[in-house]
Amino acid sequence: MTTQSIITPTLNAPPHEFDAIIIGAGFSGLYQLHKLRDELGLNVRVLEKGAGIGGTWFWNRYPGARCDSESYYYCYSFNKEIEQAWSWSERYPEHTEIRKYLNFVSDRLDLKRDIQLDTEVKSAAFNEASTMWKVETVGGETFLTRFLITAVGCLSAANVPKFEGLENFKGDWYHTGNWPPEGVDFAGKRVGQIGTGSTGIQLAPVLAGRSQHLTIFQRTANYSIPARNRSVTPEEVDLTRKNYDDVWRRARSGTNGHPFTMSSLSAIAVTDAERRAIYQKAWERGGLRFRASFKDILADNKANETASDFIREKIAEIVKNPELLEKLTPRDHGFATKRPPIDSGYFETFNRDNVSLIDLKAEPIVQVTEKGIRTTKQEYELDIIVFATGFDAFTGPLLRLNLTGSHGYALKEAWAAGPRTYLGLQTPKFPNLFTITGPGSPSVLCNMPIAIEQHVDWITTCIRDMRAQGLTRIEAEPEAAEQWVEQVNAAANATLLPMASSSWYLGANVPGKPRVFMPYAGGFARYTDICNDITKSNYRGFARS
Ligand code: NA7
Repeated sequence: MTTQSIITPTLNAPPHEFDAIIIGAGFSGLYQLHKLRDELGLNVRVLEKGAGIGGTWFWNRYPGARCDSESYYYCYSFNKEIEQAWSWSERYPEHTEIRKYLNFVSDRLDLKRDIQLDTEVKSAAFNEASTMWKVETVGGETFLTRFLITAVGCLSAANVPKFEGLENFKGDWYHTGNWPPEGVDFAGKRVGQIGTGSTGIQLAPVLAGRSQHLTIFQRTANYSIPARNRSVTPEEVDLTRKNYDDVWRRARSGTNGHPFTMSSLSAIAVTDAERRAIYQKAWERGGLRFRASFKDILADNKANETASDFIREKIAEIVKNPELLEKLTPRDHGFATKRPPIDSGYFETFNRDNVSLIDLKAEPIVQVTEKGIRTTKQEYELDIIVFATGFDAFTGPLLRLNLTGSHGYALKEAWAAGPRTYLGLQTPKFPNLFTITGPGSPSVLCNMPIAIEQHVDWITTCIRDMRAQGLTRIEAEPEAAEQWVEQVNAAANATLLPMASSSWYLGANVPGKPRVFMPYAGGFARYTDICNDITKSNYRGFARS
């Protein structure tokens, strides 16, 4: 069994004072706590909204939830003992196993004594005179801290569309990103699932097997590659343990923080037969690596079309009903220009008798009624509605912290036209505030633990250097942030990524959100070099005092 935090809130006490407060106890918050506390000797507290650690994986417990990165590299690389002591059971880790892993790491490093659970941050404000942040919680506690570090993840603010009448629905409804820990019983129920992104594509085959009837409401048809999940053998575990140095070296030297390399071939420079053979092999191997089959899948429309065509053909081989096939065939965007899902029997699900597909482009949702969902064509009676409708990604988790920087300047104001950061790490006028995997960093375009470790290491070095030099304040310079935003835009525009009009990378999934491409698409290795250069230049672009 794992141990939980022993910290209990102390109301009506004088504010607690810390060197650093970290918001969030997922992969990033846990590692940041370890680095600041155990390496720099700082007095640190982690504030976590959930009743347990795990971050994204604490909340995303929907049936079928597992990571799309492979388990042997969806983990920390910073500690040899942990790396050698832990074994994953499946090719892709399920949410339960990821929580077990994070608890294992926390117990090994004795992290929980500095983590305060069930503590939601209500607001935080910077005080110019004291150079301290004041953090207030929903529960009424106050904390003072020199450094404030947000470790809230990119996908932690659930996006529940504002459908008229949801409050009148007599059945139960859930969002996948806020799943009840006790689970949901679908037996004998008529279930409606809205959304066919990575989450919906993982969820649908499981719901179809557990419910009486599943109705899937699809707005945009999606591509998906078979995951080909399976158990990991003890021999594979041994081999990976022996090769870990090489795994991490490859992961850090590539574009996406995965330990596989991008092919050096162009999809349009090979013969049709060669191309087909390469795609077929990648299809059989399964997983996100399909993207790396050719170097130009995300850079050239023609190359991209070859991948999109191949997957469309595969969907046609699987889906038996021609009408359903037509609805399920993605045509409005190229493969991987939106985050590409991987699946375990998604398209096969539509061959089942108890599954129907509603094309929301042909019949949009008008309202939720007492009995179910009404589209422009008819009412669908349901007992349970599951929203697999994604997240207010990148900025949502940060804006809801109600952060106020220098002289009362609110983050909402600073980011009114979209996020403006320097390296994704800092925002001008928000001194001593660091964001782990913030907008403007590679984040979700990467294998997340690798992206997180790079950010945490950079922040730790930065704070260590400040303390060594007797400095107490660091703030991104506005010109540096402007130039960085231009670099983020240029990196995105060198790819096909901004072309998918419904992509959450652009904020397009949330009505009213500014359309800005948010992650840095210039590659993980290149980004790391830029950050390291800035450290070496004595923090170019940051004002420190
Ligand atoms: P995504 O990828 O944002 O998918 C959300 C899905 O929900 C997608 O199919 C959306 O359609 C659909 N959606 C969103 N809002 C609506 C409304 N109002 N009506 C109908 N359908 C809607 O989120 P996921 O949770 O699947 O995945 C997020 C990431 O988590 C994933 O990429 C991995 O990195 C892990 P749309 O495509 O916008 O037309």
